[in-house]
Amino acid sequence: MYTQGLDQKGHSTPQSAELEDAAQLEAFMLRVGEEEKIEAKDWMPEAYRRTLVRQISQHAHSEIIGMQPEGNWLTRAPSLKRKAILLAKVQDEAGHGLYLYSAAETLGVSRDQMVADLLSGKAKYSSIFNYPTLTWADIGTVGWLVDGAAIMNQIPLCRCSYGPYARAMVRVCKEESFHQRQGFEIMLELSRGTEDQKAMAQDALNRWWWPALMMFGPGDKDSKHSAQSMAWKIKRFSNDELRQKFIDATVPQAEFLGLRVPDDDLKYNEDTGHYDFGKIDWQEFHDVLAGNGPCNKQRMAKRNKAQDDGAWVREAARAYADKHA
Ligand code: BYC
Repeated sequence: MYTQGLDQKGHSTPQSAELEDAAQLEAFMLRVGEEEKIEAKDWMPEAYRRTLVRQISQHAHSEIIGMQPEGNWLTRAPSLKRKAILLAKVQDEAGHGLYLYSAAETLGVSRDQMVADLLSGKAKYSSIFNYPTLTWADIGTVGWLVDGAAIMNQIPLCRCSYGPYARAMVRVCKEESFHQRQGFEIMLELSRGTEDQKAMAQDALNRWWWPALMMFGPGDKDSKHSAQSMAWKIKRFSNDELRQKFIDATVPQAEFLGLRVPDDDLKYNEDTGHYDFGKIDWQEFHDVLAGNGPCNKQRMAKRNKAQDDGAWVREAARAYADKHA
């Protein structure tokens, strides 16, 4: 933690270090409680820093790996207009990855290290990107559901206690909102099209619905990080709260499209004002996280190949920088 290492005073004894840490921790929690932003050079507990590095880098990796399932349709988009829109969206995802790697770097971890952790399989990325995009309707569904779930999760992150992450999320969310709208618009066109197009839209919804619900992470009782992350105001809502908000917002959209959500237990509950829904297959979620989803190996192989193919660019950039140093 380079920046903080520089800022901290030397500790003479372990006891005085402990006392100083307790005072610093109290001041830190006070600032968090008062909704003050924590900035890169401010004192922060080591566990807070590690949690942010884990979450922000996982988020950045998700953006970069997420380019693959969408990029799969760049050469096959049904019209020039659709191709231009999809190209812009995929480029936005690369931009999100870059803002997020930069935000994580302010915590003293290098981008090279984060990328190395992704490529070695040590760091996670979102489970959702281990599913294949089989038809054009999948591109609509990814925008509608995957970006929709991402927005639900990320709007509260604009109020995250760590300033650089919160500020990066403001821009990311603006762009994700456009992505969600373009996905919904593809679904609208397909669901109002021919019988084959409607069937294609329904098939995509059938395959993506449950994985989209898994994006919010394990249920609250199994979420090991939620309580602490909420106390630090990194997260503002629990995984289950966000999942419920997403379902409540999305089911009426499916109804508007004339599509059926693939859940026999889905039912509006008049008493709670929320939709009740069926059981999530957590075994599938854990299998995907363990590297055994439909596309994990393909995604990692492609990312590793892209890194190897780009080695000469990094080498040339380094040589250029050395020459001008
Ligand atoms: N996939 O205690 P928990 C996007 C891990 S897509 C993989 O609840 P936490 C985009 C979790 O990391 C979305 N891993 O943890 C959209 C933890 O693992 P470790 C990317 C998952 O951190 C369209 C363990 O399970 N967004 O942006 O409180 C196009 C226990 O979980 C998942 C973000 O990353 C999952 N779905 O909550 C392109 C948003 N769920 O490290 C791109 C920021 C859980 O302890 N991240 N895990 O072994 C977050 O909000 C939170 O990190 C999570 C998990 C909601 C993901």
